[in-house]
Amino acid sequence: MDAGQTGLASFWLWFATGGMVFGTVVFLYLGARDGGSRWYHYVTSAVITLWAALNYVVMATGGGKGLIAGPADSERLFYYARYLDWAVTTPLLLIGLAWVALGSLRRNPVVVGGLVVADLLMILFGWLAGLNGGGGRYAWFVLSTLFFLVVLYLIWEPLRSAAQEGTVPESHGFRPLALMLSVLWILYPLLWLFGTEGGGPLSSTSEAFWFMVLDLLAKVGFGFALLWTVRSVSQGEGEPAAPEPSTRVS
Ligand code: RET
Repeated sequence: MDAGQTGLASFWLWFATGGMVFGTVVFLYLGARDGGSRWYHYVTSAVITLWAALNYVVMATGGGKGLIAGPADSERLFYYARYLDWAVTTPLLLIGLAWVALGSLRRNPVVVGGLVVADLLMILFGWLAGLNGGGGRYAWFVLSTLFFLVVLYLIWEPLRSAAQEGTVPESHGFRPLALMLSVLWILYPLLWLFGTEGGGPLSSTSEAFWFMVLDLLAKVGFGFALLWTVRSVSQGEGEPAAPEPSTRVS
């Protein structure tokens, strides 16, 4: 019934669920405490981890996966729930980053729309690659990677230059966040290639472990980094814009 999911794999899936629930609770708590006018960042981060937690519960309890027939009667596990997770969480992560760069998504709707569409196509083609048991899956993989490159281009060209204009104070924190996101995201296709879907050496249990590590860093870790960046802005709101020189502590 569990179609090959080991006890250790279930443990990692439960561990990831716990990490996502923890992130959700802390993000909401921090939002209530110092969200201010940037409350939407806290809510978005919490929605990301909550949606991931739901998908992880499904996988930990033995759902969200199927067997894909490979060459010569071979079979491999395929967790389609991951793609259900990513289809919602990756656009939201990009929107969070775009908010940091732009302040308002309406400032550059073409770039924001382009990011979301390219990202969804990346996930869609990745899903088709995962569903395919034959060699044709590498064609879907390449197509997905092309859209991933579009996502990276939009982050490092138009978004970065918008952030450099410095229209909103938090845009100064754009670079480290964009770097963290890019480095973590590049590891996903590599893990895919090394794991069961790419026909690599990793067992589905080790794959579950590494996806847990990446997902916790890319959602909870990135969420903390992003909220740390915007926190200074929302916390400063109650204070006078320009303190008198005599009251300034230097
Ligand atoms: C796949 C395989 C096909 C090629 C590419 C991929 C990229 C996936 C990425 C996923 C990011 C997920 C995140 C999840 C939540 O935190 C689909 C693995 C390019 C970049 C950040």
